[in-house]
Amino acid sequence: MTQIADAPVHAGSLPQSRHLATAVPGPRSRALHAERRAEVSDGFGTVLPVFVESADGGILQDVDGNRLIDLASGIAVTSVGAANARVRERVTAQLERFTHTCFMVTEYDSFTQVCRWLNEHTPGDFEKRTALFSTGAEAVENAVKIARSATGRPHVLVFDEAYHGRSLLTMAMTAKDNPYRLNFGPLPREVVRAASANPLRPSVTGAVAGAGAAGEAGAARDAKVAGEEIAARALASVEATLAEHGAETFAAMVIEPIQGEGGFIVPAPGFLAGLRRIADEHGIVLVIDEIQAGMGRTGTLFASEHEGVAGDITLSAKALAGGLPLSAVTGRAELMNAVHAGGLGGTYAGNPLACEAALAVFEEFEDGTLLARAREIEAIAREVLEPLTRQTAVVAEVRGRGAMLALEFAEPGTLAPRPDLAAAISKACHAQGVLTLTCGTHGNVIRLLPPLVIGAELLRDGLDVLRAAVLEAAGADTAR
Ligand code: PLZ
Repeated sequence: MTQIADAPVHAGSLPQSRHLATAVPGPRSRALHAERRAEVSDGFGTVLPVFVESADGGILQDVDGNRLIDLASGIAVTSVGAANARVRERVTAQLERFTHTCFMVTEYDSFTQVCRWLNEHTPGDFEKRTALFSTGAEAVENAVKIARSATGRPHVLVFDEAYHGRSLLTMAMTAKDNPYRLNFGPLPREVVRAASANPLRPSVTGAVAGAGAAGEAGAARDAKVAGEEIAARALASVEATLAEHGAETFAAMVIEPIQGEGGFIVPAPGFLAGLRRIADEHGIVLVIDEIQAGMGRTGTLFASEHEGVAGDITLSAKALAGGLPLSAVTGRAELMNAVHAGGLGGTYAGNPLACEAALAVFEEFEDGTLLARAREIEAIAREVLEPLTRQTAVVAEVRGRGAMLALEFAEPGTLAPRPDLAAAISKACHAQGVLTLTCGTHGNVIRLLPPLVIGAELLRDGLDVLRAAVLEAAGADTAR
């Protein structure tokens, strides 16, 4: 039986219950949003135009007094909670000492200690070094710089459904055009895309149609065989893509261990290990982008651990510093040190407040409780959501690992994506005070990223709202 305490790990003063004081968004949020529209670039979208006043555990409290259940964690960032006591204490103490020196000008030890922890804890039994930056996109770009510097090669291999950022290089590495790349070109030609191994939609890789879909009723073995075949075909296609451009021209291949923005796609078993083999064969640096899936989200510190694969370089950001901007590139010492002195850096890279926050996050992960919670969140969510694949025709799959879970909506049989359903269901959840996010190359996936400190009762309340919204939308859909 799944047991997680009802209270968050560090309950503050914010009641851990859903509460609707007004419609969502309420009048104050609506007024603030109107003001925002007059001041902020329209280029910034908003999932839910609600203005937050405070947040803690699994709750976001808005300016109208509504308490929303947070199934987003600010896109996988506030895993330890948005008002974590250890983070607050360390950051406050640092704030009283100094806010900034620029690590390239004068040093502070917390930077080294963050690097030391990452060197010890990222997968890979080899000597490592780490470099710190501020955003995920910066970590990705620096990994490419390091790989180019170490190999002297130009090309970067990325995959279908990938997301690596919005900066000029990383948006080219990201697969989805709208909104990330639209009108922002030209894109650098050195970024080359290969097939990924999406078990639900192997058509992307040109493999066995329909395999792996909601495998049940004794189909487990078939699904396993089909999964291996999907991986094998995707890997063959990766080899062909490399050969087309000359495998010896690739500095790096960059892959998410679970594709995040692309739809919470857990790659077919063997795909990551296959990429590891291919990278070794051709002297290509394997960069594992753990920015969304890492730092405990999937029930292990790094998601690549589930596959027993270690990147030559592993990227961390998001949950690394409990909400403060910090990202990291951790890799083989000989790669990380191949860069000329002064070649890496940035004014705010590894800011001292963010480093202290990361050290607090590491302390939170020390006793294994949060990793266990991620696994318990998965058990509870699967218990509530998996029956939907039988009760409705449009839930194609419940998938993910740990507290990184998703529902994909599609037409039965054809698997034609249903982004309309994902959007309508998400909207219904928002109106009920449950913050869900969508994702997916086709926008037809609802993803769940609760803070790891969410209480069990609160989580169940949020999941029940989601379940009811799915059943209602599916029912209305059948009655069409
Ligand atoms: N790599 C795997 O998930 C960020 C993007 C939200 P930054 N994902 C959320 C949005 O719409 O901008 C992400 C990621 C993976 C890289 C990044 C980029 O991290 O900190 O947003 O730059």
